[in-house]
Amino acid sequence: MTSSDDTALRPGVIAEVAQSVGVSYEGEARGPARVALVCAKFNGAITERLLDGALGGLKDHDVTLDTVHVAWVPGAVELPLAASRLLWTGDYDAVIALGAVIRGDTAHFDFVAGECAAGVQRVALDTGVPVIFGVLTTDTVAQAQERAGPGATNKGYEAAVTALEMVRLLELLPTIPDDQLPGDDQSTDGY
Ligand code: INI
Repeated sequence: MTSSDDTALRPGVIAEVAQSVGVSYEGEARGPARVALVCAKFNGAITERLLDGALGGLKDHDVTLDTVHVAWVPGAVELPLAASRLLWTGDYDAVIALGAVIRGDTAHFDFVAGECAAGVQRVALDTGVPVIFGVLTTDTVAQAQERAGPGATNKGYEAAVTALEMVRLLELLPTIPDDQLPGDDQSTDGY
């Protein structure tokens, strides 16, 4: 979901800031990129439309669809594990997780939505590769349908644009030498 008109970043702010600070990093949402999508089958009439939106977003931003890989999982809870398996191969620049958790139909909404969101974020931080949260968490089916409609406001489309922007941003940001990655024994030398 993008910001509302009231809270959106003012046009020109990023260029202004770039002129007054030492370095400013911003990724442009453009392919090429090696992208995988993981898509939940639960509430599949909604997630199918999110997938359509995501593929449209990738195509509109110069990603050739025959380079895109898709993995289906039973439900939103399974999205993080599938994303993790894909990313540890080293074959992808980003994963987009697509799902729909609808409160009206889900007594344990908070657990399903919360575990999915926390898992997606954990995989991104553990792998250092963007895992984009294209999961709808809505009160009603109607709200989910609205956010999975045609065009650029489709949450899947937005997730695709976000994935590409993050891929390009991470190419610009400083890299961490292998021997200083968290968890490497040598990084604690001297402590
Ligand atoms: N999975 C969803 O993707 N959306 C839901 O709304 C949902 N509900 O309603 O429970 C849901 N449940 C299944 C869950 O994601 C797991 O597949 C299941 O718990 C097995 O781990």
